[in-house]
Amino acid sequence: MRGAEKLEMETDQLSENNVYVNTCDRNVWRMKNTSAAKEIQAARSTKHRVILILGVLLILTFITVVTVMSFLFIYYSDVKHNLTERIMAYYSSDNQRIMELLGNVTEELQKIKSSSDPLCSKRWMQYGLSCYFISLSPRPWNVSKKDCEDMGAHLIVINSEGEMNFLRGIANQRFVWLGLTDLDGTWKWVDGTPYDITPKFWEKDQPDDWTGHGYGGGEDCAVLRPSSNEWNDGHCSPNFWYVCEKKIIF
Ligand SMILES: [Ca+2]
Ligand SMILES: [Ca+2]
Repeated sequence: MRGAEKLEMETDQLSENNVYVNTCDRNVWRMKNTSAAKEIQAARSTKHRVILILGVLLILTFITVVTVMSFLFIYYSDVKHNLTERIMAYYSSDNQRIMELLGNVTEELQKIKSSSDPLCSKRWMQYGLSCYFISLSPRPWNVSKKDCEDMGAHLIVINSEGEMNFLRGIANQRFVWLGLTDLDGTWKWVDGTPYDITPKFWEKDQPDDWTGHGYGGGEDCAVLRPSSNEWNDGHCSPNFWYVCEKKIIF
C-alpha cells in the first residue's frame, strides 16, 4: 500500500507540474504575443505619424509654391504693363513730334511753291502731310466712311495732339465722326494705324458702350462731341458731320 500511495502521489505531482508548465507556456506566449502586438502597433503609429507629417509638409510646400508663383506673376504683369505704357508713351510723343516736324516742312514747301498751286484740292484743307474735307451734310458713320473712300480718302485718323486741335478748329462745335470703330470688338482706325500708338482724347468715363440710346446694341463708333471737344463712343446710326483725310501727293 505504501508503494502504491507513493506512486499515486508522484503521479499527482507530475500532473500538477504539467499543469504548471502549460500555464507558464501560455502566459509566456501571451506575454510575447502582447509585446509583439504592442511593437507592431507602435510601428504602425510611427508610420502614420510620418505619413501625416509628410502630407502636411507637401501641402505647405504646394501652398508656398502657389503663393510665390502668384506674387511673381502679379509682379511681372505689373512690370510688363508699366514697360508697355512707357514704350507706348515714348513712341506716341515721338510720333507726334515727327508729324509736327513734317507738317512744318510741308508748310515751308508750300511757301516755296506758288500759292496758286496748292497742295490740297479745292475745298480741301491742309494740315501737316494730309488734306482734309469737311462734309457738306451729316450722315451715319458707315455712309460717311464710304463717302470718304469714294473720294480716295478715309475718315479722319488722329495721329497727334496737333491734328486733334486742327479737327477741333474745323469741327466748329459740331458732332464729327472719327475713323475709329470697335464694330468687331476692338478699337481700330480705318486706315490700319495701330490704335495703341496714337494719342487718345476720350471724355472721362468713355468709351462706355452705352445701351440706353434706344437704337439697340451698344456704341461702336467714335465721335467728336462739341460739349467737351473730346471723344465719345456713340451708336453708329445718327447723322453727324464727318471729316475725310488723305495724304498729300507730291
Ligand atoms: Ca491723320
Ligand atoms: Ca459712349
